[in-house]
Amino acid sequence: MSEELSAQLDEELRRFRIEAQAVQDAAALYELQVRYLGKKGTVTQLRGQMGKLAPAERKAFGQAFNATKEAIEQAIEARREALVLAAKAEDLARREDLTMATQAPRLGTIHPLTRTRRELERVFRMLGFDVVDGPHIEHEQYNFDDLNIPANHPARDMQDTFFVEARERVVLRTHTSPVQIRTMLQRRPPVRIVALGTVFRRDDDPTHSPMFHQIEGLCVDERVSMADLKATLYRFVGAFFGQRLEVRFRPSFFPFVEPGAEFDIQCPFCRGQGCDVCKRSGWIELGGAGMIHPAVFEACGYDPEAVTGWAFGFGIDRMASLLHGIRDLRLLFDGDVRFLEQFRC
Ligand code: FA5
Repeated sequence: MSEELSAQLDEELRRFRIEAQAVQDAAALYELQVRYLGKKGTVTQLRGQMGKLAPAERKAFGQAFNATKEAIEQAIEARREALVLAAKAEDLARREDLTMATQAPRLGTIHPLTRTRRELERVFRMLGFDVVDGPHIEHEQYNFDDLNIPANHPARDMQDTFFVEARERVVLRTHTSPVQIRTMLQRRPPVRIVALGTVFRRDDDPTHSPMFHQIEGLCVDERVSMADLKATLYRFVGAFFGQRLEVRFRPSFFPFVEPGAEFDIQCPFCRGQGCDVCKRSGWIELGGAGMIHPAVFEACGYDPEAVTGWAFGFGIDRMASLLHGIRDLRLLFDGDVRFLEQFRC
């Protein structure tokens, strides 16, 4: 009986060694260990037979069992080490081609409008103006009424408006001029500010977008005149376009200024000779300007007898397209990377 069991132990050990050689990873090795030495393992079960042996045979069998178990444990350890070494060797033998070209990251560019806006802010700060901000969603009161454009006034037709809430009289601002009102309600003269931002109108063609950008300028002080306005804009144009260009006013009507004017600059491309960009006129219109109307001062609590002031409002998108030769304004808002990538610094 004892010899038979000892032979079975030897056979288990022999089978184990063969199977262990075939194992290729730690998980399979663990599985094998459980199959032989686990609670219900084939070797463990042989120990259960000990009770059937004559007492005199038990000691010898016990020693044979322990020797087999130890041999299996050593074989497991040896195989584990061999697997670790093999994995290391495989790792070291791996060859990476470090010269292979990677895909270069695509660098973003500053949007031409952002660049134009920053340049405008820089120039006006240099000329002594504060840069202020106003909301896109505006009260009709500030967008129209306080700018001397009462309800039913025909001037409202010039700015086809998006109404947000008819009952509350809230609109998407149609121009940056309401920032004039907000500023005068908050500050006492002297005031010198520019406000740059997005405005909205129901327009849509190659030179008119439903969403566009304006820069508003406002200067209020004692004895401020139209001559100051012209001088300031002349300095601005020189600094912004980087060349001395003629400027001119043409009489025009905006209810919140009197007198009112359109402000033109000499075409920077042909210097007044006439070209495609200026439609052969030699001049390019930047926007409206004029002396603040007394009704606007009164709406803001300023004394029109004590102070005078001027304001202007220009399209930033027009200026950006002039600088970069962009013919269709809407390209600025399409977000087409092929278009935007052309405007690298
Ligand atoms: C105004 O918006 C007045 N608030 C300007 C002003 C301010 C006058 C202060 C007097 C004193 P106007 O509607 O003309 O004016 O617009 C000014 C400029 O905005 C235009 O000359 C043009 O450059 C630009 N603009 C107007 N509509 C659009 C549009 N749909 N898309 C792109 N640019 C536009």
